[in-house]
Amino acid sequence: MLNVGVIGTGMIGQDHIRRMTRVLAGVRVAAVADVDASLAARIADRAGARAAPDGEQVIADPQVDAVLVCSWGPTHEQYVLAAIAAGKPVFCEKPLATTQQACLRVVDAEVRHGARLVQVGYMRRYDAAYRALKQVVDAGDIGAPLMMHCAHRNPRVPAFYEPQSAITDTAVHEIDMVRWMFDDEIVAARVLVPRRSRNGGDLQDPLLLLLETGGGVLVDVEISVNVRYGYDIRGEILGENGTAALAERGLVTVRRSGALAAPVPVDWRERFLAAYDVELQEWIDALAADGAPAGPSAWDGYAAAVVSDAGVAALRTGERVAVRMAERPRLYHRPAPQAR
Ligand code: NAD
Ligand code: ISE
Repeated sequence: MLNVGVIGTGMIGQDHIRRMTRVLAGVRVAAVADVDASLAARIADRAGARAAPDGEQVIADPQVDAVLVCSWGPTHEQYVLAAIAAGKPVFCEKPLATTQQACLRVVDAEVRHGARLVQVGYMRRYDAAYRALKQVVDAGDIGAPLMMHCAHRNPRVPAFYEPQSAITDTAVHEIDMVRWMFDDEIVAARVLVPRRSRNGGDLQDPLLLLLETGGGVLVDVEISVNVRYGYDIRGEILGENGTAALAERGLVTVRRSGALAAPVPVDWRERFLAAYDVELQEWIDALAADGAPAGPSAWDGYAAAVVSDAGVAALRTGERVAVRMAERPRLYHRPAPQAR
């Protein structure tokens, strides 16, 4: 049984605590903390866990084998570094940290530790539809991929959402997904800006982010965060010999009164419900089997931050911005493909 300590008991913290207490196997929530102590106490009570006074004490707790960081982005670095210092596996919700320099400090600390402890919460890699899409690409069924068209639509965003959040908070999921889907690095970013949606007030919304991969795949990502009608995630890949796309979702379509209707998820919790379950179960199972995580690494968190910085610079300047990454440490080298 893996005893997990959770730091941050807001929206996603509560959702992960619910799945660890009611859905997943081989795990128990041992301790929780939040800067809002009364919230932490309520959530701890519901989960049968201890409410700790702060995140550091969750990490230090001898009853805690592994840590889940679900607090606000700017606090992630301090907790991930503390978990590495304590030698405990840590699952950190995205982003790994809010600057590429901070992500590199985490990478350096893990490299000094000498083994992987960190996994970052890029859950699209665990979504059944994205996994099926990747299988089609990897099998060569549509020939070499040439382009990918994506849309990331949120019904609305909170008041603290900033102009760059469209890239650093929202499209960062596509940035990670593209690196994984094509097993390649993103080498440049551009941003195009249409007229503003009146639903977004002063926010420049929507945006079109263009990403180029090293292998020459061009990816466009429409980011619209005030569409009101629901949470809508789309992706279609054009290959040399065909196309493959994420299928429409929902179990039922209704034809009635001259119209065809299908449900649209209300938010990310509903759309990626199963992906979060698989993501955390695989994390728990990997720790039980190997004592180390196998999902998105601190290096992936760093790479996503470098590409988002290029996207933010492209938004600011209107220019094509090249992505420049540090050298990948050996700890994060992938095993060479097996000869057939
Ligand atoms: P939230 O505001 O609902 O919850 C964050 C919680 O962290 C709050 O309760 C806050 O009081 C607490 N907190 C802040 N600073 C803290 C600190 N220093 N120590 C302990 N607790 C602290 O936000 P959320 O929507 O749950 O997002 C949390 C994180 O999860 C963010 O990094 C966000 O990007 C990420 N997230 C990921 C996904 C995904 O799809 N993977 C979805 C939503 C959020
Ligand atoms: C949120 O933090 C997420 O990660 C969601 O998956 C994303 O759709 C949303 O735009 C972010 O704010």
